[in-house]
Amino acid sequence: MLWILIAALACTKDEGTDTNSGQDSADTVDTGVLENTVFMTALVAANTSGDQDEADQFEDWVKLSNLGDEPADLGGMGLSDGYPEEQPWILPELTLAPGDSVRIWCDDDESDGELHANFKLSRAGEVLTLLSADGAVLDRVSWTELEADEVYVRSDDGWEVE
Ligand SMILES: [Ca+2]
Ligand SMILES: [Ca+2]
Repeated sequence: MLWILIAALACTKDEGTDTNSGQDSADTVDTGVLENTVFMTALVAANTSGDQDEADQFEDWVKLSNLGDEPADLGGMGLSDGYPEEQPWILPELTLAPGDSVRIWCDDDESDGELHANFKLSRAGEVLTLLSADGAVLDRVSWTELEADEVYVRSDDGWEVE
């Protein structure tokens, strides 16, 4: 009797494993959604003596990085400092190789170049959201207070002042 029970359990377990792996692959095919690999990885909300933009101005910035293994197309993605994120600034056509980053200046100086968003960051706290071309939230970061020239960076444990 015991052997029958063990055999039955083993059989059930095997079937369960097979069923699960089948569902997993089916889910992947069904959704057809490519996993996002582009994230915000650093920002400065009160730049007073750091890097300067093309107009020789100390400006706020956020760095976007492709943390995946494949090239990522950023064109059409949105960045917003509003919450909820209405009327995001739209990124220009741009492809990031795996491991590469791009700096977006947050200076409300769109005439300075195509990588200049139409908003600034607030050192007193803000919510910054990265959106896909169809408006889905890809990444979000918030802070409550940053000192002058502090670089807020993404780490394995969350965001922290560098
Ligand atoms: Ca500027
Ligand atoms: Ca702002």
